[in-house]
Amino acid sequence: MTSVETGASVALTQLYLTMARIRAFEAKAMDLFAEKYIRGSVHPYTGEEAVAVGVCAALRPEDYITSTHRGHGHCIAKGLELRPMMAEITGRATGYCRGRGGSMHITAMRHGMLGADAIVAGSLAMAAGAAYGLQLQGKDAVVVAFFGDGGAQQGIFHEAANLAAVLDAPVIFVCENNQWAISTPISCAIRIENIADRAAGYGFPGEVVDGNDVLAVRDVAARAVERARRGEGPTLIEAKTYRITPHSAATPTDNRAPDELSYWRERDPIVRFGRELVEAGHASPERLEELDRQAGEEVEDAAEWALASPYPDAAAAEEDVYAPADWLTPGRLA
Ligand SMILES: Cc1ncc(C[n+]2csc(CCOP(=O)(O)OP(=O)(O)O)c2C)c(N)n1
Ligand SMILES: [Mg+2]
Repeated sequence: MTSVETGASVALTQLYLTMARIRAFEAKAMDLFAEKYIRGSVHPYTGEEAVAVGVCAALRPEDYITSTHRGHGHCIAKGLELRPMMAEITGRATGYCRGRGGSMHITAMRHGMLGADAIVAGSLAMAAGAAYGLQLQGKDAVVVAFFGDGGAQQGIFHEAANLAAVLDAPVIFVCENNQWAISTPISCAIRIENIADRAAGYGFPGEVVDGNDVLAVRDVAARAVERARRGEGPTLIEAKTYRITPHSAATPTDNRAPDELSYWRERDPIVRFGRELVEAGHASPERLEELDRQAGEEVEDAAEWALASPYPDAAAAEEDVYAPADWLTPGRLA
């Protein structure tokens, strides 16, 4: 089928391109880790791209997100640029946090990225607080808090969910249920089938969605975002998905069954969305190849730019550690 580049096609192929960017970024990050350009670790988002991209497609630039140790995909979906992201994870002065944050702590206020957090579920409390702050300021912006199935067992999830409920805070809790927390399968961690069911215990809606279907994720997120903007409070979205790479670069051992892995590889969200785009006449296979190539080139450019950037000056190590006395100046975070 030939493709027609209508407005709808362009918007849909953009979703594809963003997913392809995330996929290429993670592959490059893993290479850079192996080459010792990255210290600490890298937790690839590979296989889960449809969640971040679908959710962020329902957001406005002035909305906020919080993220986790597996956060590169959330950042890219929210519109952060690849060059300063790559610089941040390679510890360069040109990174979003001047090289102080690294892979697990990227923050970019100007893009509405409030911060990733290596403390599992830690950012849920930040998100609830930020959402309440927006409400107090009379804004109709919302906050999305991404977290994992493992994070759903942390006490702070329950505290943040309950507090957000009683405050009607405009927050959307997005649980990325990839069915594993490092080497712990979800069957050993939870006795209920759907984490989304827990929302009933706090008095707000919970929805399960196929996390490998970018348009289904976008639609469920759009409903939750509208509800939050209307002042009706939180929603818990559980996106069922799977990471098709090991837990992290520093934890390459993978105890998952090969059959399970191949089952999910066959349900790769990018391949699947590409197939749907072609079938619906929104893009040709050649156009998708072009987008894959573009994503790869952008990532290569970002890596080259990052590696040519200087490391932070050791003498400036204490800068940004202590807040200056005027840190509450109105408008400072604008
Ligand atoms: C409070 C806390 N406990 C333990 C860890 C170690 N840890 C890092 S990632 C992880 C698993 C998280 O699983 P999940 O929330 O499902 O996210 P996923 O890695 O699957 O994306 C654990 C236990 C941590 N970082 N923080
Ligand atoms: Mg998990």
